[in-house]
Amino acid sequence: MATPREGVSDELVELFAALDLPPPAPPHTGGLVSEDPSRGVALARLPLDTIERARAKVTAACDAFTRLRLEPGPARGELVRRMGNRLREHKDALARIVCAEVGKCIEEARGEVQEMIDICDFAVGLSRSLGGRTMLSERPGHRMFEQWLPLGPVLCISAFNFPVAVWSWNAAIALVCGDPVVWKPSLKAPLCALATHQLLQPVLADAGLGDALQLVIGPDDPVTTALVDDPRLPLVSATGSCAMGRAVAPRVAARLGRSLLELGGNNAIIVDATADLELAARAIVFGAAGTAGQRCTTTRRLFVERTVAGALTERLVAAYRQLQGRVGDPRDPETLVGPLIDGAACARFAATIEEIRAHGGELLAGGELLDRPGYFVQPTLARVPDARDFPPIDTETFAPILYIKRFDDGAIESAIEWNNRVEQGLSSALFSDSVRAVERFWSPAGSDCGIANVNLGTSGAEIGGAFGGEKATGGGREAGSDAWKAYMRRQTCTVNGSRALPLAQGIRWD
Ligand code: UN1
Repeated sequence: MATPREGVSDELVELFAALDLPPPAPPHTGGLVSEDPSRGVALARLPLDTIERARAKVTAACDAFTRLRLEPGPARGELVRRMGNRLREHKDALARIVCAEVGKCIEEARGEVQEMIDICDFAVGLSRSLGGRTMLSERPGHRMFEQWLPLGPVLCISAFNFPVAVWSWNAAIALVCGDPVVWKPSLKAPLCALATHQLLQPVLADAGLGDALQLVIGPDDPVTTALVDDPRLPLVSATGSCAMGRAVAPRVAARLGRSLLELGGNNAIIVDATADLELAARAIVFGAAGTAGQRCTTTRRLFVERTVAGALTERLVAAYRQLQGRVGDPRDPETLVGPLIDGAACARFAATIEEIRAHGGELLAGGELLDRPGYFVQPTLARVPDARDFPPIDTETFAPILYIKRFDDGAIESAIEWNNRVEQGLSSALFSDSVRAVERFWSPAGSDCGIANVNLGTSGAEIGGAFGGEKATGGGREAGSDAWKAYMRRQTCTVNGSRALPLAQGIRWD
């Protein structure tokens, strides 16, 4: 791979200029190479933070915390409102950087920036509405209530596939809660992080709170590890693979810190005989092949009731045939499927295809790597043998591979059992017009996932709901609903307005 001569490609100079930003200054030697996965060429060479520099940034965030926590909530909301406005102004330019660095199709990249704008709006609303409960005290003349207070600087570890939106879920909520944010982005998406940081940090700097947003671009060992172990960061919010979560969570637990994990998913759609197959097919194709299968919410498994399996499979095969012609340059608005992130992802795709064949799976569409620069693969449909164990279906391969398996007529419970048999528990969906099937899917014996949709796909959640999942997905909830509670500390307060001192539980101790 050729590294641009001065360390920064012409395209990147142009992309940063569209954001009114100078291009990042490359290091004199070495550094991190950011690559365009759709062309297999370097976009830039970037300096890496040392462990000392990372610790100094945490110190600066701690200092900002002493001021941010005393700002009134609605004033913190005002800062986030300005961040949202800045994103509105620069939506297209930031989307183009996401498109260039992680290969996300431009339409989806715009959607990603829109998700940032949406969470800012949501957080602004929260800044005037979050609050605690009051409880009835058993002691005469006493009042009991709880209040929520800022927690401290939050470490946000983000993944390449949503290189900016997932940070914003954390940052917008953390800031209105009064917490600075130290961002450790994926080393596969450093430019997205740098551009976002440079775009939004001045909003806080104008208010004298510039240190409340910190960006640390550094290697896992020793920089990320040092941050994860740092007791000055009371919350570690980490998005990425289950393997990453298994490395991070025990370290945070060892220092009795709090972690909020949003890890892998092996998400399924169930289609029963009453379903609208046209609707289901559209949702399945977007869920399985959108973002080149690189969402944590990507649809990876499809369980179809036997009577409609033939008809649905036919529709999917036809759709996948058309889709093969829409794989390509993510900058082209006609493209629906961009590249995988790197060569290692292609190798995992190829290994999974081999495994599918070895276990008797039937490839109905796709299955090939594309012979062109960049990291392209074909969206793939694989039919799973009925009667046999099929190990590949239990594994999350971060690529556009969809497994189809039939369940016996009337046996929705076996489809739900299959939905639940994988180690992750992120997203799930049922297509059905039967109220009984829907109630079954949502019952305590139904889907065990954090997200359970009916008549829509597994991916593409709005920010208003709490986002996350159970089991090996990590149990965290981010973005909407009451996810803000993870970013604050709860204090239970009781005040005695009487002149007596009655004890709880009726204890007399005179
Ligand atoms: C992720 O892939 O980590 O629901 C997040 C979705 C997006 C977020 C995905 N709103 O697909």
